[in-house]
Amino acid sequence: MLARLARPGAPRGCPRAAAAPCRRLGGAVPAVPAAVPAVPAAPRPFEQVPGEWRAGWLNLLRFWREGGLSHLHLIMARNFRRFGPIYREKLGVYESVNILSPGDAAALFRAEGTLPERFRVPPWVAYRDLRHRPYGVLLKTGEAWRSERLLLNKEALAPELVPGFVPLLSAVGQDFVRRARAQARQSGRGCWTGDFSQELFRFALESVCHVLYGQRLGLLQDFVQPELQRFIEAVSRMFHTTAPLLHLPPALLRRSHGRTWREHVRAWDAIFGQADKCIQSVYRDLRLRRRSPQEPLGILGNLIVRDKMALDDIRASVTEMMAGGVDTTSITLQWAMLELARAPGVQEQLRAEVLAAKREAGGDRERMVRNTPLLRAAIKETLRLHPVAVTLQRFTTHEVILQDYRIPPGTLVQVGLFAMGRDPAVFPRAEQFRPQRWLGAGPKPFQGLAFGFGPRQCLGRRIAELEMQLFLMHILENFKIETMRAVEVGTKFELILVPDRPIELTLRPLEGP
Ligand code: HCD
Repeated sequence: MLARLARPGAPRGCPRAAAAPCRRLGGAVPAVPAAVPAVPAAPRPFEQVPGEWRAGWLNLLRFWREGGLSHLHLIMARNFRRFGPIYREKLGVYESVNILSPGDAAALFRAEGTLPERFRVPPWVAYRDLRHRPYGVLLKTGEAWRSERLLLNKEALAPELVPGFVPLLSAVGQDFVRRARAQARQSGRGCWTGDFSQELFRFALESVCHVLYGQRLGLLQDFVQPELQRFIEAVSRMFHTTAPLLHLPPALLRRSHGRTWREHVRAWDAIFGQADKCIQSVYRDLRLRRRSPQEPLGILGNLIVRDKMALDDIRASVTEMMAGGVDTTSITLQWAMLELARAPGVQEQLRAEVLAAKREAGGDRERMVRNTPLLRAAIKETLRLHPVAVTLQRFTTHEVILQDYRIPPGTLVQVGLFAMGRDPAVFPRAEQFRPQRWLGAGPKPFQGLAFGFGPRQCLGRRIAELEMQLFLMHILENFKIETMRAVEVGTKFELILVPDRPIELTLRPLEGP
C-alpha cells in the first residue's frame, strides 16, 4: 500500500504535504492520523548501486593479472566487504549485480517467474553451435526448456524416484567399501591412505551412470577402461578450460584459434563421444529387447520408452547429466571427508546416527536415508563451506528491489553463494563445521542454496544427494576417516570450486569382514 503511493514523479520526502491543507479545509475528510508512518523514501535508482562497472575490459584485465580467475570467489568476497551487500560489476562484456544476503536471494527467486534463466556459460553454447549439436536443458531457454525440463524432472528429480535410485547407488557405495578394504589389506599398514580424488571421480561416474543407464561400467575394479578414464579427464579439462573463456562473447570464441578454446573443444568432443557410446549401447539393448524385465531401465531407457522427447534432445540432456555428475559430487565428498576427519567428534556423532538407523531399519537403505538427519545436515554444511558453484544467477524479468535499489528487468543478478556461506552475519561462527546448525529450531529460508532454487535448480540434485548420503553411510559404517597433518587446503575457481591442493585422507577399517 505504502509502496504504491510512492509513484515515480511524486515528490519525495513528505509526499502528503501538498494534499494536507485541502483535507483540513474540507472538514468532512478525517484528518490523517499523526501516527501514520512517513512514506519511505522511494527505492534508489540502479545507477547508484556501488561498484566498478564502467570499465569491463579493464576489470577483466585486472582479474587476469591477479592470478587469473582462480581467485574469483575471494575477489567476490572482498568486493562484498568493500561495497557492502550489493555491488555492480562488469567483466568483459558481461555486467551483473551481486548480492549476498538470504533475504535478497529470496526477493530474487520469488520474482523469477515460470521461465527462469541463469547465466549461459558462453563457451558451452559456442561449442554446441560449432558442432551443430542441440542444447540440453542446461542451455535451453523458453518454452522448449520448460517442457523438456518437466519431463526430465519426472525421471531424475521427483521424490517418488528415491526407492528406485537407492539400490542402484547403494550398490556402488558398497563396491567402494569393498575396494577400500582390499586396498587397506594390501597396503601392509592396515589402512588406505592417499589422495582419493581419482578413486572418487570413478565412484561418481559409476554412480551416475548406474542411474542413467541402468548399467555398471566397472570403474571400481583394478582395471579401468582407458576410454572411461579419458572421459573423466575430459570433464575436468572442460571445466578447467571454461574459466579463462568465461567472459568472452560466444561469437568471438567460435572464430578464435586460441589454445584454450581448442582444448575446450577437444574436451567436449571426448565427453560427447563417450556419452554417445553409452547411449547407443542402451538404445541397442532396448531395440533388441536384450534387457530382462526386472532390470532397471535407467533414466535414459525410461525417457526413450516414454517417447515424449526427440532422441537428440534426450541425448543432449543425458550427456549433460553424465558430465555434470563426476567432479561435482566427488569433490564435495572429498571436502566432506576432510571436514569429518578434522572434527572427530562430529564424525562419531554421525557414525552413531548411521549405526542406530541401521539397527532400526534392519539394513533397509531407503529407510536409513530417511532416518539420518544429521548426515544430511553434514552434506549441507559441507556445501555451505565448499559450494560447487561460486554464484547462482538469474536474469530478472521485471523490476525487483534489492537492498532498496531498483534493479531493472533483464539484469543478471548473482547470489554470491561462496561469500554467503562464510558470512558470520548469516552463519554464526561461520568458520566452524557444525552440521547441527541446520537442525536447530526455526526455518532457515534461502540459506541452503547449494543446488539452486525453483524450477531451474540442479536437475541432478536427487541423484547427487542420495549418492553422497549413501556413500558417507557406507564409509562411516566401515572406516574411521583421518587426515595426516593440519595442512590448510584452500579453494580455487576452475569454473567449479575445487581444492587448491590434493586432499590426503586415511580410511582405517573399523572391525568387520
Ligand atoms: C560459474 O560466473 C561462474 O552444476 C560463472 C557463473 C556460473 C554459471 C553457471 C554455473 C557455473 C557458474 C558453475 C557450474 C554450474 C553452472 C551451471 C551448471 C554447472 C553450477 C557458477 C554444474 C556444475 C553442471 C555442469 C554440467 C555440465 C558438465 C554439462
